[in-house]
Amino acid sequence: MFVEIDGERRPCTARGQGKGAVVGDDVTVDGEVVTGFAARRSELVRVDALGDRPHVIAANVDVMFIVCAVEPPLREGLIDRYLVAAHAARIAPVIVFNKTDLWLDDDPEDEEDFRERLSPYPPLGVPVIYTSAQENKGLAAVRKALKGRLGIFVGHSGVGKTSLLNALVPGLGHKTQELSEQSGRGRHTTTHTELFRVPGGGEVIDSPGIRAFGLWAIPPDQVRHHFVEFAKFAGQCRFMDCIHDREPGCAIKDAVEREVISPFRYEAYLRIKDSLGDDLP
Ligand SMILES: Nc1nc2c(ncn2[C@@H]2O[C@H](COP(=O)(O)OP(=O)(O)OP(=O)(O)O)[C@@H](O)[C@H]2O)c(=O)[nH]1
Ligand SMILES: [Mg+2]
Ligand SMILES: [Zn+2]
Repeated sequence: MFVEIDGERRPCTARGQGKGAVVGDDVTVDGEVVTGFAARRSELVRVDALGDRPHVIAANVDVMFIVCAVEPPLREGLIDRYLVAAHAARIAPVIVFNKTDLWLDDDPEDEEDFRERLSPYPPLGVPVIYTSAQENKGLAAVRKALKGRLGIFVGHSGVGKTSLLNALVPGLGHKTQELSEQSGRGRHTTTHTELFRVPGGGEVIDSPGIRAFGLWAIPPDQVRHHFVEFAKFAGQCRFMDCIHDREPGCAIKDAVEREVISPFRYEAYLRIKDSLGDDLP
């Protein structure tokens, strides 16, 4: 791993406790050996590839930029999962919708479509920033959200996380995905997770794109606590332990019917809750 020591990035090995250090950690070093890390203020965790262990993606993250784009296709389901993970980890979420330069040439209805699909999020306290890494648009808002904080870019492969990073850190010139579909190159251009300082304040972690985000250590009956729009109906269901699924007299379902709660978000809630019911994520 690389560690910044006295302002310099140095290759280090890890020993003992230090082996558990991840990107974002404040580590203790002995020469060029990482021997431990400080208590974390947050931990972004998901299940590992086998589905039976926690994988800490990053430590001490303050703000999670959930990056999506005109293409690859927008999938709100992934956003909703990230929002659960962010809430559970007390990380502030921000949605970044990238490649807006593409919708200008295309069908003019595109823009309205995407804005409509992302409209449930700002009322939940999740800002949506529209960007074009290619045309340097919307970056001031990203910089502002990042100021004095540690951020992370997450999302599907190919949405432009590394391109946004390159736009924020001039001169970095990190490798991004080839445009050509026929090139046959691997889908995942970024293969490791790394932290960068952003001129003007703040730090950001670039992470490899993922297909799905498996939640860790959130039992099905706890998912409801991570849908923030449910909170104001607390105690209004007929049953105190209502999980807002098939119970009669459910205040949440009533709110969904009145469209006070977004039906899309409610469907996402059911999907996430049910997916966690099995042993596998
Ligand atoms: N038109 C357009 N293309 C973009 C924009 N941002 C990124 N791209 C292109 O989208 C492709 C993927 O960009 P990357 O930055 O590599 O995507 P990534 O999210 O880092 O992908 P992984 O590292 O695989 O997770 C590249 O061909 C970029 O040039 C944008 O704002 N507009
Ligand atoms: Mg990348
Ligand atoms: Zn209920």
